[in-house]
This record gives sequence, structure tokens and C-alpha cells, in this order.
Amino acid sequence: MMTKRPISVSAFFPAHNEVDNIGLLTEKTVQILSEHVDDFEVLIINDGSADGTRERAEELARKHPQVRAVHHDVNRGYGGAVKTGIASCTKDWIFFTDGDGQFDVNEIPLLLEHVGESDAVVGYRLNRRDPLHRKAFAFCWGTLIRCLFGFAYRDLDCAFKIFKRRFFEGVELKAEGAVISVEFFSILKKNHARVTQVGVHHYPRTAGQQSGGSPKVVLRAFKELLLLYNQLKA
Ligand SMILES: Nc1nc2c(ncn2[C@@H]2O[C@H](COP(=O)(O)OP(=O)(O)OP(=O)(O)O)[C@@H](O)[C@H]2O)c(=O)[nH]1
Ligand SMILES: [Mg+2]
Repeated sequence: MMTKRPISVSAFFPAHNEVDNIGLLTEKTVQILSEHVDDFEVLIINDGSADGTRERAEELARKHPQVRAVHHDVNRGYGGAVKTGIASCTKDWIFFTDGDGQFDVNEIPLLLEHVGESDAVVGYRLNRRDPLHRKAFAFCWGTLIRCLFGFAYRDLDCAFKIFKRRFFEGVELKAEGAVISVEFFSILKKNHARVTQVGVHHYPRTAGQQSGGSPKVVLRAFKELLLLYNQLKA
């Protein structure tokens, strides 16, 4: 018999046009959390989708008492969705991953193994399954962040993390785009949080549009990075 950990977990997924992905992801997450922790909820953060993600999320919320659907009427961006996710969670620990299912929620127990001695357990991709130009950009971006902010983490943007909610209570996160990951680590660093890094697997998207590397996303990232840098150095 597997024993459940005596912790409470809110899991959320940012989802922008992920109608074909969130169903399976939500079902798998409900299953795995019900096996491994005492208390949990699952939140689908629909970021102004136009493809039926809203209706699918509502359907999943009706089916499972632990599932909630949260909607942005207008698309805000990855960071906006992550902020709404963090603010909507109610449990002691927050887990999040991407709504496109590029990570395997069956690996959540790998993170849970370390919650006893950590304030945050963050994944790093063992085998990043993205096109070469995205990997090259990610390498340069990561190097820049490490230089600017002095972080030593292996994979800042890995969307597979669990952390104590209390670090983010009353904190006003700013980034609406990808820089939210940098802001996330800056809050942990400021609070001297104990961070454990764990290798996780990454899979290609099987449905929906690839959009994480669009020029709009990249431009916004640089703009928000500059703002965050100035704010932290001020
Ligand atoms: N791109 C994008 N993703 C968003 C947005 N809002 C929420 N998301 C979700 O954020 C997660 C990460 O976005 P992805 O587009 O998968 O980013 P990525 O994995 O870096 O890139 P690809 O999957 O290769 O496009 C997904 O679950 C999206 O559905 C948004 O405005 N733009
Ligand atoms: Mg993706």
C-alpha cells in the first residue's frame, strides 16, 4: 500500500488554446495527486482561448469535484496566466506545469520526494524536446539571466515546479510574459528558500500550436527583463 504524503497541493496549468491537451492532462493529474497526497485541487487557467478550452475546462470542473476552471476573458500571456494560477491556489503547496502536456505529470512523485527538506522543488529538462533554434535561444537567454541575476539554477523556464505558497502570498508579481520564471526565482532567492532541482523528461507537443518562441513573446521577454532588472537593482 502506498502511503500518501500529509500535505495539501494546488496544481495548475496555464492553457492558451489547448482544447486537445487539457483533458488528458487534468485526468492524469487528478489520478496521480489522489494517489500521492492527502488533499489537492487542480486549476485550469484558461488564458482567453478561442478554441473551446473554456468549455472543456468547465466540463472537467463539472466532472471532478477537485477541478476548478479559471478564465481570462482576454489573452494575457504566459506570465499573466501563471500569476492568476498562483493567486487562485488555496493549498499549502503549488505545483504547475504547461497545459500542452509537454511534461509528464506521472513524474510529480519525483518532486514530492524532496518536499520534506525543501521550500521549492524545481525540474530541469533532461532532454529538452524543442527545435534547435529554440534550444539555442534558451541557452543564450539562460546565460544572460545567470549573469544579470546571479542565479545558478539549471533550467529557469522548466514548467514543472512545486513550491510553498506562502512565499508568494501578498507578493505582486509583475511580468505578463516569460520573465515570470525569472521573477519566480528572484522571490525564492530573496526569501532564502531551500531549492532542490530534479531532472524530469520533456516531450514534443502532440496537439495545438507552437507559439512559445514567437517574436512577440521574445520582444516582451526582453522588455520585461529590463523592467525586472531595474526594479531589483533599484
Ligand atoms: N504561448 C503562449 N502560451 C500561453 C499563453 N497563455 C498561457 N499559455 C500556456 O503556457 C504554456 C506554455 O506555452 P507554450 O506555447 O507551450 O510554450 P513553450 O512550451 O515554450 O513552447 P511551444 O510549446 O513549443 O510553443 C502552455 O500551456 C500554453 O497554453 C500565451 O498567451 N501564449
Ligand atoms: Mg509547450
